[in-house]
Amino acid sequence: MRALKLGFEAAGIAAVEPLAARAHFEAWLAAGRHGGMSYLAGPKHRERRAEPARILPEIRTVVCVALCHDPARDAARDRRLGRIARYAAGEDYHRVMRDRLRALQRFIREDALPGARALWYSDTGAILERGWAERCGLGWIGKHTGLLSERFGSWFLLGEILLDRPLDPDPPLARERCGTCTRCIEACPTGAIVAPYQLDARLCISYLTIELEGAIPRDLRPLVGDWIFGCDVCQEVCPWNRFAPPAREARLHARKLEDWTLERFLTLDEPGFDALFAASPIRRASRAGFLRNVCVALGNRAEAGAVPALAAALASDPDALVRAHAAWALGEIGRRVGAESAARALEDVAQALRKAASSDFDDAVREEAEAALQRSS
Ligand code: B12
Ligand code: SF4
Ligand code: SF4
Repeated sequence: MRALKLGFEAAGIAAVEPLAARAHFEAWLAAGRHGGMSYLAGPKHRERRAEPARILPEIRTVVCVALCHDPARDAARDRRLGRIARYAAGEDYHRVMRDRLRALQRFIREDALPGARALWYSDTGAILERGWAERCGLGWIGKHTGLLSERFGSWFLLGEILLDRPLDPDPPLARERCGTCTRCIEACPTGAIVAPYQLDARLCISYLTIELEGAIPRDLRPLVGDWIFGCDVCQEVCPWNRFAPPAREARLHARKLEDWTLERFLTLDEPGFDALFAASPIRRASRAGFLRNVCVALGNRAEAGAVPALAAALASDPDALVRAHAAWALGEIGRRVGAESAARALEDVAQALRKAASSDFDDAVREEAEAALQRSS
């Protein structure tokens, strides 16, 4: 099939009929589990998700494709940079998908089904992507709510082409293969998988580090660990991922970012952030969101060596969100580092926090600094 020749690892054809996923989606929204992702709850978005004919009148078929990203991790890189979700470690998959899906769209329109209307999507529109992919047998929905397959595990991304022509549909898998396993539910650091197949995004580290625009709730910060963009824990523990193949697409291989460290990320200004992450999914977090995450990771590592970088961010970062999280991180270092091993660093922590608590012009930063002083003294 042409989709496989174009580099997708798997493809399937789904007939357009109502999806069970639609009811799950509505229930999920009604429970408020989308958090601040208000675009998902808008009436137009919901209608389109429920009824793809609102996107493409005369729609008959959804062609679903899967593109594997790299399943590997590099411990030394993680140590330097903090942890970045595997799907986001290389070039933005939306760009890779776009190029591949456009080629498939061209082939369909010009060769396979001349005159057909064909629209492509990949995380770009109101489509229940996992629901359609499940429908045509690309995999099953796991208890962590991701789609996974026996051949590829779950390290893959989804894309679709909506077509106004009927094609022979592929059947869904005969059964799901999670069985009695509950590893993902137990391993999730924040308890975000509140029941099998149900995720509360408000607790998910992926949401907290990518989608959330404001402060990460203080009680959740220690649970975020050193994830600075996304989270892979529920997939890392999944037994079906043990045999996942390496990504064939070099554009999705992890960038080394050799000269960078967590501390150096704190020196990024707006143009520097845009330049460093121009072709990366990390750009979605915005500079302030990304540096907020970096502060949380440094606070959770609680190493005295990070004090100068955090104190500089607290004193002079232009964004109050970053200053507030730098204050929190300094408080964690103050609380957890032993005075005998790092007396000087602890003096610097106290000094930086006192100054911010008394003179930062932003209320939230002063409050964070005060709370951090209390925790660390
Ligand atoms: C919003 C969103 C998020 C949110 C919410 C995630 C979620 N689980 O709902 C946040 C920011 C947390 C997130 C995180 C991640 N995401 Co995301 N995300 C999306 C997005 C844009 C919409 C998903 C959505 O509508 N969620 C609401 C739920 C209710 O809908 P659903 O997931 O389609 O629902 C299915 C199941 O949950 C199930 N279901 C739901 N409730 C119930 C209840 C019962 C009883 C049962 C039986 C089933 C069931 O039914 C549905 C399908 O059949 C999609 C792209 C898209 N347009 O679909 C990508 C998408 C789902 N994300 C993706 C990825 C890669 C991730 C991360 C792995 C990224 C990372 N490493 O950090 C994590 C994984 C977290 C996780 N455990 O799911 C991929 C998934 C690929 C795959 N193999 O499954 C997608 C498809 C993007 C893409 N084009 O590839 N994501
Ligand atoms: S991505 Fe991380 S935080 Fe989100 S459900 Fe999976 S393990 Fe939990
Ligand atoms: S860890 Fe276990 S329960 Fe979770 S998705 Fe994988 S097989 Fe299913």
